[in-house]
Amino acid sequence: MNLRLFAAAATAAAFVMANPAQAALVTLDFESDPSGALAEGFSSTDYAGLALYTDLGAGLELLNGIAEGDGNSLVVQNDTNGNFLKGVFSDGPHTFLSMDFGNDDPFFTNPGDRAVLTVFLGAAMVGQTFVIMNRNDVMDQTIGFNFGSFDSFTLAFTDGAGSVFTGGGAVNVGLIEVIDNITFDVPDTVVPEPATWAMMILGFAGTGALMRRRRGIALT
Ligand SMILES: [Ca+2]
Ligand SMILES: [Ca+2]
Ligand SMILES: [Ca+2]
Ligand SMILES: [Ca+2]
Repeated sequence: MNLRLFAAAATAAAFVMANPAQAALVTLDFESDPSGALAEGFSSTDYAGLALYTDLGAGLELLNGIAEGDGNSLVVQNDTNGNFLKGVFSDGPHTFLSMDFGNDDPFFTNPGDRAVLTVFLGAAMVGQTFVIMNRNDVMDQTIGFNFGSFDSFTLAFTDGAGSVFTGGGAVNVGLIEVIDNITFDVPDTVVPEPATWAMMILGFAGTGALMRRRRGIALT
């Protein structure tokens, strides 16, 4: 092994030590899906392992070009019930989840109203986080967390006490969730072990050295 190859291997080892195995993240932006009403259990063409539902069993839509969204965005109708989004993963547990939310409409909210993200493993609730809406009717806030293992989630707009809007008042009669850019870890991502990385780097470096020799280029 010449000095250059040794340096490459040492660099690879340092990289692996500084970056422990980390699952890749995927983001569903729904730009490849046709807009319009969606059936319960809808999956984006970008990712088959996540099925989307509403709590009330109707009202899921993909709307394009609304000011409260980002291109094609998920919408959970409507304004007069306590409906909210549910997501169910069929590809095993995940540990990270985030999404953007909009339609935090100042005319249909009170100060302190929240977006609430709850995660479940089977039937057990295993985590929850919330973000207080900035109430500008623009999709400019993100809610997310590194949870323990979970395989389903709900995202709901709620009042300041965390209760879903269920109707009956002049405000908070119900608020349509607009959601986009759902991001999560891909559990099946195969991250090479450090030893594999080192062998790959050595393999690439070796190929380079061979090609340089064949071309008669001197190694320095
Ligand atoms: Ca989008
Ligand atoms: Ca709602
Ligand atoms: Ca609005
Ligand atoms: Ca906002």
